[in-house]
Parts: sequence; C-alpha cells; structure tokens
Amino acid sequence: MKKVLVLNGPNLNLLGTREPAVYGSQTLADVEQMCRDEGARLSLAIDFRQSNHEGQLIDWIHEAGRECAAGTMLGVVFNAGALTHTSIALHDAIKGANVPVIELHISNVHAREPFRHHSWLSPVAKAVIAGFGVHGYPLAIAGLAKIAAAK
Ligand code: CA2
Repeated sequence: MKKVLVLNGPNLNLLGTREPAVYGSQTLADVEQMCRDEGARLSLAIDFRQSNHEGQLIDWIHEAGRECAAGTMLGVVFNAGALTHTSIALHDAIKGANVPVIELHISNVHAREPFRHHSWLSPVAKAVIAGFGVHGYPLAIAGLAKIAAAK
C-alpha cells in the first residue's frame, strides 16, 4: 500500500482549543482520523505527524523525498503553519527533496492579515488548498491520489 505523509507545523497541536472562529473546533486528533478515513477509502496508508520545530519538518521532508524516489510514497500534504510565510529553508527542502507537496491551510490566508498572503512554499508546491477548514485535509489526500493516477 502506498503512503501519504500528512505534516503539520508549529502550533497546530493547539487546534480545537483556541480560535474556533478561524480554525474550527475539531482537534488535530480529529483531523488525523479524517485523514485515515480518506486513506482507507483510497487504499493509501497515512503517516500523520506534527512538529513545532522547523528542522524536524525539514528532516521529514528529506525522508519523504527518499520514500517518493523509492516509489513507496505518493507525496506530502503540508500545513506548515506560520512557517509558510517565513521559511526559505522549507522552500529549499521541498525543492531539494523533489517531493510532490500539497500546501494546505485550514483558513483562507488571502482573506486574513497581509503577512499571511505570501507563501515561500507555493512556488515549490504541486498545488495549494486554503479555506476549506479541516475538510481541506481529505481533499488534499484525494488530490495527491489524482495527480499520481494521472502520471
Ligand atoms: O490556516 C492555516 O492552516 C494556517 O496554516 C494556520 C497557521 C497560520 O499561521 C497560517 O497563517 C495559516 C496557525 C496554526 C496555529 O493554529 C492554531 C490553532 C488553534 C489555536 C491556536 C493556533
């Protein structure tokens, strides 16, 4: 069974505990279950991870690059949180690992503060999903499966 890595960056462990008007009231554990359900529907194994540390996320992107090259992984669904707007290192990691990444945001970042409008990840992402709430996660997994099937 091929794998999809679902990566979550800084502060996403707080999902469902604060700011429900922006991010909804579901927790990261709820999101993980939604991803696993979508994976089961598409016969894909889901590897679901969260870290508050940029270097850890970079290491996981590199690992995903090796798995994609080996043919065991389709790609990565990546909500990098605020690192989206600041991290050239994550941009370089995605580019260097040559891994298909779907950039994901729960909120519509373009309807929020101007500092959320720029993404260092979008230029190296296969696709971007924003504003569907946590439903964006299963949509992104299905999108990766479609992209892989079209190859
Ligand atoms: O909309 C998204 O998914 C974001 O990636 C979430 C990031 C934010 O910095 C991006 O601009 C957009 C924030 C993640 C923090 O999530 C929290 C959830 C609940 C309570 C506090 C933080």
